[in-house]
Amino acid sequence: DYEARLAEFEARIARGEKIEPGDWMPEEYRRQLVRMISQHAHSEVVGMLPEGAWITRAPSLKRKMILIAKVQDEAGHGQYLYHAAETLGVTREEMLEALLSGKAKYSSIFNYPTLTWADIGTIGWLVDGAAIKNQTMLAQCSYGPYSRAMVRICAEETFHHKQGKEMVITYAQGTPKQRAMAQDAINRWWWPALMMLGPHDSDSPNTPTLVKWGIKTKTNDQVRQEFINEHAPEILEAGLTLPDPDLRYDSATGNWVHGPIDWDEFWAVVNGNGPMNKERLEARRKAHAEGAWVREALAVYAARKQQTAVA
Ligand code: BYC
Repeated sequence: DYEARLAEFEARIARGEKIEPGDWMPEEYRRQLVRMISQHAHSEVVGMLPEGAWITRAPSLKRKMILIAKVQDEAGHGQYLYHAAETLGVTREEMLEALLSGKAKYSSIFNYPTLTWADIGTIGWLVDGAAIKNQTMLAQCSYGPYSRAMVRICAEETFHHKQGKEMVITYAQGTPKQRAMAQDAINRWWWPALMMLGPHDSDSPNTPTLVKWGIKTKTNDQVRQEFINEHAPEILEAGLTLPDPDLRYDSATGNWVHGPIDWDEFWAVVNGNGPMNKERLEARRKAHAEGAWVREALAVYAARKQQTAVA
């Protein structure tokens, strides 16, 4: 019966076993995973847009090659994650329909514009930096396919993070114009990077369920604190400043304490009213429409192959 199955399911998680496709799971566990993994997949795919816009404007061949490789990795991450979600019984078409119709969420961070080349380095340092903290936590997740996807994705994102950090530090030590460009990018991306890790625990309705079933192994505020503790001192060390007058190191706790986050801005972005929400969805819809002939050709080819096999 349900109670006994639930008890066994929870005991497996408590023993540190992974739940695999086809194993019994509560409907709410499945629903939460489909929600999170599909949002995560959409974030990777939409996340290609802000950086992709700069591929043709990279300042050197080396930087261009790095950026092309990074954006291609993001497409790959989207693919693994859609596959991981498919193991839970949802189809690719359903997930894409939810994204393109505006029903599905994707990370708030990708609704901000990339105004200068320094934004590309800053995305690597701050956005991939925040993503790695979140995903290292999710690599411990109780659902096998999601946790394994995170291991590979984190390895690739570590490279994304390093190239971004190297780029921003280079500009921070460069000409006055380069320094100003790097500082402006940090000023614009710092708060959205903190918001990206989700609302405070007190305003996070999903956290209790996710933590109970080992989907999340840390809360939003814990991950945010880890992110700040690593990045704040490094950015200051690079000779840059952070746009938070309240930011200070608390020696009693060993934490960097931040000032209030503008949650009105966060919810406006999550609810579709950020600076780039409309453009981002429009770009995805256009790409989907322009890819229609590929999907049709694949379907015709598959049908023809099946006919040949029958004959
Ligand atoms: N943006 O109860 P909460 C990358 C929503 S891409 C939008 O705390 P949860 C990269 C949340 O969905 C990596 N919505 O939620 C790619 C919920 O609404 P619903 C992206 C957000 O799930 C290219 C409501 O707010 N990473 O690295 O417990 C280039 C209440 O929140 C956001 C992932 O996707 C947000 N930021 O915790 C460079 C990680 N935050 O769904 C880099 C996977 C919250 O109930 N996701 N909401 O209607 C997660 O780990 C968790 O879902 C979150 C939120 C920590 C984000």
